[in-house]
Amino acid sequence: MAQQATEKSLGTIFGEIDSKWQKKWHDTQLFRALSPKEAGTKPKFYCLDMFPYPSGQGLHVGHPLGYVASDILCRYKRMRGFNVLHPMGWDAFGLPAEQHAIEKGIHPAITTERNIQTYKRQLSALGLSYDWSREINTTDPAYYRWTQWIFKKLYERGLAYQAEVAVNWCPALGTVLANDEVIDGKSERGGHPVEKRPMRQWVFKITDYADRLLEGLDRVDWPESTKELQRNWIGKSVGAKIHFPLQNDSSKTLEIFTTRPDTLFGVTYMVVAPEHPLLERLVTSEQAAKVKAYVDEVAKKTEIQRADATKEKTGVFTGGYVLHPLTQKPVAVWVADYVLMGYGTGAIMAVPAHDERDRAFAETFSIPIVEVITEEGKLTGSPGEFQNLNGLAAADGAQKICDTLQNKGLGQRSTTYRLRDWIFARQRYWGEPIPVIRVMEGPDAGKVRLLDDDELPLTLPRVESYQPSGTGESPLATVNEWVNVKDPVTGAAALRETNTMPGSAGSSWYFLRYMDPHNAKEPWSKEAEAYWGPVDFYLGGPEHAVGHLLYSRFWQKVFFDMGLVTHDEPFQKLFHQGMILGEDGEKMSKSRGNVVNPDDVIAQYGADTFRIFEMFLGPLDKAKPWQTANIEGTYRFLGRVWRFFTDGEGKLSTKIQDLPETQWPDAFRITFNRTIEQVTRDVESLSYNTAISALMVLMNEAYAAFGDAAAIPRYFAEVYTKLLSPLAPHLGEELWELLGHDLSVAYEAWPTFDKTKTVSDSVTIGVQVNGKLRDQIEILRSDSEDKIKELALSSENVKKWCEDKQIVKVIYVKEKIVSVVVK
Ligand code: ANZ
Repeated sequence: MAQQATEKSLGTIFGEIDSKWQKKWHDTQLFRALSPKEAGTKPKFYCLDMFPYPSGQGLHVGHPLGYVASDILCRYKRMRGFNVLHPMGWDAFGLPAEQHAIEKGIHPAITTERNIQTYKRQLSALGLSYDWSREINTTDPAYYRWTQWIFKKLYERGLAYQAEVAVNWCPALGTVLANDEVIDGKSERGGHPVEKRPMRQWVFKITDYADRLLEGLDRVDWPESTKELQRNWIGKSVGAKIHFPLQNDSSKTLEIFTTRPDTLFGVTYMVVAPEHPLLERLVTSEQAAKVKAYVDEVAKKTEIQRADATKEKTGVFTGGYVLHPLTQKPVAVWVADYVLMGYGTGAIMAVPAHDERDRAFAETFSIPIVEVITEEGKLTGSPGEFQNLNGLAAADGAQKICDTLQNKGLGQRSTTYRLRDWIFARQRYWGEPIPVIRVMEGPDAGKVRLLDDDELPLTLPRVESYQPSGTGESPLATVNEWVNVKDPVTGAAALRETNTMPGSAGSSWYFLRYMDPHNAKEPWSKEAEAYWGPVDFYLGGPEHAVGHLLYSRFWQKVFFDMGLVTHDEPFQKLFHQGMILGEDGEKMSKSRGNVVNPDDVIAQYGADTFRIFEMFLGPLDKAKPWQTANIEGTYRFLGRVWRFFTDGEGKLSTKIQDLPETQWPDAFRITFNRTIEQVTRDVESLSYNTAISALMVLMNEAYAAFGDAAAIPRYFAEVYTKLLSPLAPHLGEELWELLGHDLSVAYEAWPTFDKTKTVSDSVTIGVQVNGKLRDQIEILRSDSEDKIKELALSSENVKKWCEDKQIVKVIYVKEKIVSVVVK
C-alpha cells in the first residue's frame, strides 16, 4: 500500500517525459534544418504551416490540428532521410493589436510581444519539431525592412501606382473602415452610417499577372476547390466590347462588354450602372426625378447585395435610347443596380431570352423577350442582310458578328477579368510604413520619391496616441516630426506617406525569408532559394483560398521575373485542414462557451495523448466535433503501450529479448508487417486516423501474442517505437532511449517491411477426386509439389474415395487445389 501512495499517475509520468524531451530538443537544436552546404546530397523537404496572428486569446484546440498534422509529416520525412525545413513565425501586424492599444493604452509592440510568448509556449508544449532558429516576426524592423524593399522593387518595375480609390469612410468615427468592419452600410462598432469616399491609395497591378496566375494553377497540387475559387476570383471572360451610338447624339456611344456577341440580335433593352458617367446624358427630363431617387437608394447598398442573383430585380427607365449597331433600331436604356460599375464597362446589352438576370428583369417590367439561339445552340432570327447567319453554331456566329462589328468600327474582341488591382494601403498605425516621400514644393513638387536602400528600414515611430486622425488619414499623419522631411535631392519640403501596408504584405513573402532568415544583405540568398524552393507542402485553413494565396503567388511571379527565385509557383502542394468544432457541433467561440484550451488537456494527459487524440478525431480535411470523453480512450492506448514495453514506472521491461521473427506466432508476424506497410502509406497520405487505429490493433495483437509469454521481441519493440514516434514523439524518444539508444529516434531510419511476410505461410486448398471436392487440407507455401500431393492422398476422406480404384493422375494447381483422377 505504501508503494501505491508514492506511485505516480500515468499523466504525471507523461508530463515528465514531455518536459524532458522538449528541453533536450531545444538544448540540442535537434530540428535545426541543415544549410544547403551541410546537407550535401540529402534531399530537402520544405513543410510550411500558415503562420498565426498572435491574438490575445492564445491557442484553442482548433489551431494545433494543422500544426500537429504537418509536424507528423516532418518527423516522418526526417526518418526517411530528408533535410526538413519546418519553420514557424508570427504574422503580427494588424488591426486587433491597434484596437487594443486604443482601448487600453498599451503599445501594440508590447501586446504583440506578450502574445507571441504565449503562443510559443503553447506550441512548444505540443512537441512540435520547429526549427526555432528561423523564427520570424513581420513586425520586426529587420524583417519589414525587406517588405519595404519589395515595395520599392514593385514600384521600380511599374507595378505600383497611386489612384483615387473609394474607401469606407465613417464620419462619426472619423476613420476609414475595412470592409469587414462595415455591416449593412453601418459601422460594426457603434452602428454609424458609412459612406464611400475617394482617397489616394497605393495600388499594385496584380491584374498584369492575371493570365499567369490562372495558368500556374494547372501546375500545382492543390485542392481542386481552392483552384476553382482562385479561377473565379480572377474571373477571366472572353467576349467583345460593342458600341451602341446614342440616339440623340451619334457622336457618343454607349460601350458594353458581353461574353455572348452571338446574341446581339436578341437585345431588347440596355442597362447602365447607377454610377455610369453617360447616365446624365441619357436621362430625359420626364424621367429625371425617378432616376435620381433610384440612384440615391442604390448608393446605400453594397456590391455584394447588388450582385445577389436571387433578389428581386429593380430599375428605372432613363427615357433615353441607343441605336442597335447592326440594325440601327432604337433600344431603350434602363438604369438598374444589377449592373456593376466596376465590371466590364459598367453597361450591358440585355438579352432576356438567353440570360437569366435579364429574363427576370424583363419579366418584371414587361419588356419583350426575343429568342435568337435555338435549343441546339444555333443562330436563329437574324434579320435582313444578316439572315445568312441563321443556322450557324453560336460560337461561329459570335466570330462572324465580331468581324462585322470590327469592320464597321463598332466593336472589338475583348477579354475582361473580375480581378481588381490590389489596394496596398491602410489608414492605420500598426503596419509597415511605405518607403516613399512626396515632394511638396519647388520644381519637383508632387513627385514621389522612393527611400534609398540604406534608409531602410523606415521604422514606425513609437507614438503615444493611435487615435484616428479624424481626416481619414492614418494616425501617422499626426506625428509631425516623422511626417515632415526634406527631399534629399532638392532640399524641398516633403511628406512621408502616412498610409501603412495592409496585413497581407508581410505574409506574401515570409516563406522565402525562412530559407535564409538572418541575411542582412538580401531578403534571401539565391543559393538558399535554389535549394529550398518551392515549398513542398503547405498546410493551412481554407479561408486563405483567395487573399493570401493569391497575393503570394503574384509576388512570387514578380520575383521570378526579377531572377530572384527559381520557381514561379511558391507552394507545390497545398492542404487545408478541417475545422475542429465544439463538443456541440458548433464553431468554437468564447460567446458560446464551447472553447477548449489545449493547455488543460496537455496538463492532465500529456502532449502525446493530445496529439494522437486530435489526429484520431477523423479525416484531417473534414470538420469534426471535439469529444472530451474520447481522450480517455487515447490515453488508455498510450498507457497500454507504455506498460507493454516498461515496468510502468520508467524501466525497460525485462521481458524484452532478442527473439527472431521466425519464432513469432505466424498471425502476429503478418499483422506486424502489414502494419508497417499501412502506417507508411497512411502517413504519406496524411491519413493519420487510420494509421493510429492500425497501431492500436497491432498493440492488441502484441498483448495477445506476448502478454503472457516469457519474452517480448526487441525487434518488435524497436519498430513499434519508430512507427509511433512521429505521432507520439515524447513517448517515442523515451522508449527509444530505454531500448538502449543514445541518439534521438527522430533521425532513425523509418522501418521497412517484407512484402512476402505480409501474407500467411500456410494456405488451405481443396482436394478433388474425379472432379468432386472431397476434402480441404492445410499446406505450407514452401512445401514441395510432391509433399503436397502426398498430403492430399493421405487424407482420410480422399483415401475413402480412392479405395479399390486405380490412381491415374494427380494434378496440383498452385495454392488452389489437388485434383485426383481415379478409375
Ligand atoms: C449579353 C449576354 C447574353 C450576356 C447572354 C450573357 C448571356 P461573365 O461571364 O461573368 O464575365 N455583364 C457585363 N458587364 C456587366 C456588369 N458590369 N454588371 C453586370 N453584368 C454584366 O459575365 C459577362 C456577362 O455579364 C456579359 O455578357 C453581360 O451579359 C453581363 F445570353 O451580355 B452578357
